[in-house]
Amino acid sequence: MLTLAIIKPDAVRAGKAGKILTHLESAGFKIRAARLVQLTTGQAEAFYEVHRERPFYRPLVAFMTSGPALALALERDDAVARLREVIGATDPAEAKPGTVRQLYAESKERNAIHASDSTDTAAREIAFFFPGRELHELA
Ligand code: 3AN
Repeated sequence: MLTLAIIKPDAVRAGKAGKILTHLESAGFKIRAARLVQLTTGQAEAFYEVHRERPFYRPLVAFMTSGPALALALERDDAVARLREVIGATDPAEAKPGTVRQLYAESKERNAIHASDSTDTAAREIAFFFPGRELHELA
């Protein structure tokens, strides 16, 4: 099963992308597609459409367009639920020890990584970043 992760601009800017990738691979995820993206405002708005009415929507869109981010399609068994466990709670202050956000996130908004929250969302988000033929199957 596949899920979608984004190593967010705060983590890429701080040079933490490699450590986070190592963390994800050590947790059993295989990289099936990867793309360094500079999101436009329109793309970030579309990606976070579900949060449009929330007070953090505009700052979140501004943050997500503030620099390159690394989009990843990741595979492992039970990938969606497992990745949510591995990244930890939205607020790094509440994330369990050893989770990606506890280790690498700066704040609730600048929280280092995104992960799809359901299999339906994962399918939509993977298609958003990887339309077409970029997903690599196991040999
Ligand atoms: P998660 O990424 O843990 O699924 P969501 O989907 O509730 O969290 O929120 C999407 C993103 O919006 C979060 N990753 C975070 O960057 C930002 N966010 C969520 N809640 C807040 C908040 N209360 N204040 C600032 N940013 C927030």
